[in-house]
Formats: sequence, structure tokens, C-alpha cells
Amino acid sequence: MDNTMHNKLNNRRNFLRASGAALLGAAAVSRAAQGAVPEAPMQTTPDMQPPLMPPNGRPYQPVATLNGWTLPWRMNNGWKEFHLVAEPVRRQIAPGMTAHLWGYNGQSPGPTIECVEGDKLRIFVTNKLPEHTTIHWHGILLPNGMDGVGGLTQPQIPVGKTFVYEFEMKKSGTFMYHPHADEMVQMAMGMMGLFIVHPKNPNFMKVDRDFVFLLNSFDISPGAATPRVNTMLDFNLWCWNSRVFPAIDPFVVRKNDRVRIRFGNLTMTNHPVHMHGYDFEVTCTDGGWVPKSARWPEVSVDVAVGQMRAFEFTASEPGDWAIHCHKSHHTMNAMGHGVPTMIGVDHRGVAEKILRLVPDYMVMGERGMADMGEMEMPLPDNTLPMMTGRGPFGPLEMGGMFSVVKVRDGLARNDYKDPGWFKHPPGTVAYEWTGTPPKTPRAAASTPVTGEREVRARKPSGGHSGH
Ligand SMILES: [Cu+2]
Repeated sequence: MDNTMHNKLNNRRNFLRASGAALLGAAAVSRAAQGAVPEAPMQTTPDMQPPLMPPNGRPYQPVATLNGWTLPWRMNNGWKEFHLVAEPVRRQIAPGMTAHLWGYNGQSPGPTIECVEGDKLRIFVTNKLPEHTTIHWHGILLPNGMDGVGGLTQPQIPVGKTFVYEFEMKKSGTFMYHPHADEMVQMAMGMMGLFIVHPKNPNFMKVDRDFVFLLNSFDISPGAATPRVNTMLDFNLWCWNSRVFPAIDPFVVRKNDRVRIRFGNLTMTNHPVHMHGYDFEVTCTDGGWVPKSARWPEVSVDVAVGQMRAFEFTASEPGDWAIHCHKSHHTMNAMGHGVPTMIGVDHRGVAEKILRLVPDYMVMGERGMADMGEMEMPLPDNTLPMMTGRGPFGPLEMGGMFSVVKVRDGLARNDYKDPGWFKHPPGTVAYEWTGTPPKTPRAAASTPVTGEREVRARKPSGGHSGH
């Protein structure tokens, strides 16, 4: 070794020695970490696990991940250590349909990572996929080499290997994680998760209930279980946390709770998320908390691809309040988009005969699609009906990105159990009017022409894409 090199190394050692506790600590623990990878907890159920109260470290109010869970960690010399395992998983999209996806620690999405501003995180990532991967920590401010872009900021994590990410949480907010390696395939297969950084001051932006979910979508042909990864827009399963209504958890809320609902969009299109019964304020984006003076009231908030949004409201009005994507195709489950509109055509007998030959044949009802909500259509195995879920007043005619905010009096503080349907106080439900209808005079121009038939034209199908 020449003298120059020797001096350089010496200087570097001196620099390390002099550069304070954080760096020295990092060096020491990194070596310790080589031998002892933390346990990687697994989850086998798609049911929401109770929010994980922090057993150590700085205190915070944990989030409730719809149909999900938070990854436990271990403390190691002041570092919070997590272990994610990228692997093929089976995820129940709803009872009656299980998809073969890729995810983390047994589920898709992967577990939510929760930590606190100022925490030092060490995240071990083990690759049990059939191909290489990486993890990008979406929205988090970190050293460039920890950013997880395969080929650009790090080598890909080969099959069977474990990589370590280390960074300190510079700010609180709502973030996510996903691969930056064969991204189209790996995201289409369900690889993603939420990353929530709580404020150091637990009273900052304090809420009583804090829900999180990811919007994601799959294209799984009726009867199949593996997504078609090349689909760009025409997905048929519009999910929140890889679940569709009626299998998405309700947002169970105690009356007068301060509530935050956060979501990120990892589909290929935008989603205007609309909540009934309240107006709310957007309080957080992926860029951080929105200052009070910049918030504005909304009843729908659009979330573009790759974005995150959080809104807040005080739950003063009890009831079962719908919350859903406002693109009406996104509140439907698997349907063939080649279905011609059959409103006005009575085809009941024909449909039955064709169904005997072609089990997944689907047609629109002649009075609209509401028929589908009631119809007991025979479906191929592992296929969900398009519009499903029953409410206290009959079929809801919804699937996909739909759930219910259930605001109730007298719940316990951390009780997230489904309280059942709302019992409306007498006299507060829309009702039928039973009088005698008055004769309505019609304007001459709107009288239907008798003795003539409307010409019914049907355009050839196929030109339809884009949602
Ligand atoms: Cu949508």
C-alpha cells in the first residue's frame, strides 16, 4: 500500500472516530446485524389485525390497516429492525376467490411499517421470489443509496439473498413501499405496502382512529387465479388492500372520534374517493402535512397514480356511510367489458340456454344491470359475482372499491369490530308515498310517437379502453 492510500484510510478512520455517536453506532450495529437477521413474522389471514400498540420506542397512536397488519420490529442498540420477505402468496380477494400473488410476509399488500420521526430504521429484505427484486421507499427522504432503484442506486437483490436498508426518519407522514425492479410485473402481482411515520410529538395531528389502505387492481380472468401482468388499463378487480367489497373491512368509528383516512394509489389510473355524510379536509399528501391555512373542504378526493392522500373529519353523525371510488366501473367485480348493452331486450330464455354451454357467459339484464345483483348466476370456480353484498334493505349492487364508514355511539376506544348494520331512528329512512298520483299533463313534443319503432343500432365492440 502506498503512503497516500495509507493516509487516506487513516484519515477516514479518524473521521469515523470523531464523527459522533450516530455514525459509530451505525458501524457497530451493522457488524452485529450480519450474524443475526431478525425474525420475519408472517400473516396467513386477510382479516384486519388490531392496531399494534408500540411496545417500545417513542409513543404514538397506531394506524388500522384495512384487511392488514403492522410488521412487528425489534430494537437493536437504538435501531428499529424489521424483516420483509418478498415471496409468492395466496391472498383471498373475497370469500370465494383466492388469487396467486406476490407479496411480503405471507400477504399482499405486505405488512404496514410504522415508526416515528427521528427513528433509525434497519430493514432486512429477503428475496424468495423466482426473480430479483428491490424495495423503493416511496416518498421517504433518505440517502440516495437506500432508495431501492435496481440498477440505479443498488444492485438487484438476487433470488435467495438478503439486503439491508438503513435510514433515519427525517419527517412524519404517509408513505408506501414497492419494488423498483421488473416493476410492471411485480406491482401487477401485488407487491406493495404502506409506510407510516408518526410525528415525534404525539399531540401533533392527533386523531382517535387512523385508517390506511392502498388502492390496487388486478386482471384475473374468470376461473383463473394469477393476474395477467401485461394488462395496462382494463383491470377487472378494483381493490383496496387486495380485497373487494363486500370483503373490505368497514371503517368502524366511535361517535365524535376525530378520524383520519389515508390511502395510496398503486393502480394504473386515478380514483376519486368519495365519502358520504360528511365533508372533510385533506390534511396530508405524500409530500407531508398540509398546513391549516392551505386545507380546503371536500366530499371527494382524487388520488392520482403513485399519490397518497389523507383526509380528516369529526364523526358527529351516526350511520352507515358509503365510501367508494366514484368511477362506477370500479365498484364492480370481474366483468367482461365486451358485454353489449341489452336494456330493452328480453333475453332471459336465451341466456339460460347459453349458460348451459358457456358457463362464464354474462349478459346485461334487459332492465339495466341491477338484475345482476339479484340473479344467482352460475359462475366458474374462483370467480366473484360482479355486484354483490347485501345490506339491511337488500342487495347493495356494489363490488370492488366500496366500503362503509360505520359511525356508532358508545363503542369502546379501540374497538374495531363490525357493529352490524345501523339501526335508523324511527322516521329517518326514505319511505314510499302511497297516495293517488295526480294526472301529469305532458308537453306535446315529448309524447312518444305511436305506430313507429325506434331503430336500434349497436356499434361493434372493441374500441373501449381507458377508465
Ligand atoms: Cu376508481
